[in-house]
Amino acid sequence: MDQPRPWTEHTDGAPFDLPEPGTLVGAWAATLSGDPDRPLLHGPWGGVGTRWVGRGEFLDHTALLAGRLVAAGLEAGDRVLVSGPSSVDLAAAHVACLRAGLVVVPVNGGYREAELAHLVRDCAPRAALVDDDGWVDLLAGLAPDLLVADTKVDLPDGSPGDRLDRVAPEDPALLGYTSGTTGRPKGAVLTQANLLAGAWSVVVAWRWTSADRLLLCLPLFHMHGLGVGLHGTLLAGGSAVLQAGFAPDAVFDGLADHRCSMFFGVPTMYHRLADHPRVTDLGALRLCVAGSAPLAADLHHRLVVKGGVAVLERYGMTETVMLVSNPFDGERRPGAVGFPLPGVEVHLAEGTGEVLVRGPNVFTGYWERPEATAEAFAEDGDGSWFRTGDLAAVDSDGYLSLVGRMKELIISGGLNVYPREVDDVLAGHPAVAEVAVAGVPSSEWGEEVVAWVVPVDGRECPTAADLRSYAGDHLASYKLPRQVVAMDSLPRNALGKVVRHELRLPGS
Ligand code: MLC
Ligand code: AMP
Repeated sequence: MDQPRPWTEHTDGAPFDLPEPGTLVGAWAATLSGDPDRPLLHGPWGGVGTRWVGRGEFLDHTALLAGRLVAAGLEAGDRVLVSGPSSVDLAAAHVACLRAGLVVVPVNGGYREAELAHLVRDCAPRAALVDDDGWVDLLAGLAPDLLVADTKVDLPDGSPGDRLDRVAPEDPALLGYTSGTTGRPKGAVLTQANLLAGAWSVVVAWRWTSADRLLLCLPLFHMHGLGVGLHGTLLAGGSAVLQAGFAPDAVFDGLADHRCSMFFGVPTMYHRLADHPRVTDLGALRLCVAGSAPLAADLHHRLVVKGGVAVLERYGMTETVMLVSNPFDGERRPGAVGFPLPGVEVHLAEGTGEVLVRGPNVFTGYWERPEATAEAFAEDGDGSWFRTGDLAAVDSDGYLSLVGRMKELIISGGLNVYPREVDDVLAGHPAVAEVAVAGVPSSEWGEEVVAWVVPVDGRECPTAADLRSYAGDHLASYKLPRQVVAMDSLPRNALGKVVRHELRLPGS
């Protein structure tokens, strides 16, 4: 797209210079090898409390863990499930896997057995490093041969030998599970080079330096917290305070106690911070970033007026890490996501306005899903572009705004909910004859999951509490409906398919 770009580097959109040797782990080793005592990550560590871990200690420790994983027989390319509340141990387990050439599969610790079973079946992991309560037994039941440990990786020591940091740029590094535009969750395969390009583009665009300190309370199982927050910190050589979960008081205490310079969050977090008496503390930071869901223009304004902070909104995706960002210098325009990041090419499809992208950040395909991979890319005579399923428009100043989605997706509090997955579970409730879920606008969550239900003849329509309690064993709680609307029939098209956008709350 012929958009002006506000970045200092490569305003013509030409590929920018990624650090050599082109792998994320190689770039980290280069950045973090100097100044070993410099604080790197703060958080729960080693099961013995919360403290700062320095660069040298982190590099030594992750090399030790990589050695244990290699000694346990894990081979380059093996998948490893990694899950737990944020801690330095979790970050170290993740980094150790990457340094040993293993493929990390980050998992939401809120998943129920059926959701976890799908991942285990789909990517056939060799090992799991998990801190979540009850997961050791759960995983033993699902995959008896799986090597399971917690994120302290308490396994016999060994040498990583020549495996340490020896991966190639094109080697797979991460499987990010997402439903893409359709269907059941698929693993988006991101290489070392993809992850490096994704983190590097924001380090450049946001002028992220080793002087920065990030307060990171986003979970480390999605791109926002992991691919941007953690990977960016290690790449810039800055530091981060890790908090497990989001609590506004803890955020403000952490910002002040550790003299942080940056905060990243989803709009639901900013919605809660905007009403906090200490909101002006955000205005003292060098940078506040929002993403993963639309930041409402009125919330943006409220944060300017009450907090003195112009939050920078950006747009990303599991398959592509980060794509588009408002400028660091220059106007951060409410309701817009900005300009393609360094190295990223963006193009709007003729007719639909779907966002198509390519660049070194774009994933290689879905794990063992050649058809889904083929469908996800469009040829336009000028090469192959990844189809995001998002619809956008560009204004006269070149700012991109997201205006809709082609994919069936609800984004609640920055977490993606795939309506069909929820439909399938709710349909099993004995009082439900037909059901379809969709998102309705919510000032707190962005979108809220609502179920439209046709009850079985002669039965009362189940309440939201009934459905939540029924489905709670099968689905993580953020996917459960918060409201139910009783219907005589569901709106369907000529092919009998439910037309979700015609589902409305009574009176709206
Ligand atoms: C928690 N709940 C949610 C929810 N999160 N319900 C709907 N949507 C959500 N996102 C449930 C809880 O399980 C609980 O249910 C009830 O809501 C109240 O919980 P809470 O204490 O208020 O929620 P909290 O724990 O504070 O979590 C809210 C949150 C969290 C916003 C902090 O959802 C969060 O961390 N979201 C960020 C997700 C993220 O990192 N997204 C990035 C995706 S990457 P019950 O039944 O137990 O009472 C991506 C690419 C990109 O999209 O561009 O970045
Ligand atoms: P995920 O699959 O979890 O990576 O979610 C990616 C999706 O989140 C994108 O395809 C967008 O639909 C949405 N998204 C990310 N950032 C933004 C944003 N700033 N505004 C609106 N939607 C966003």
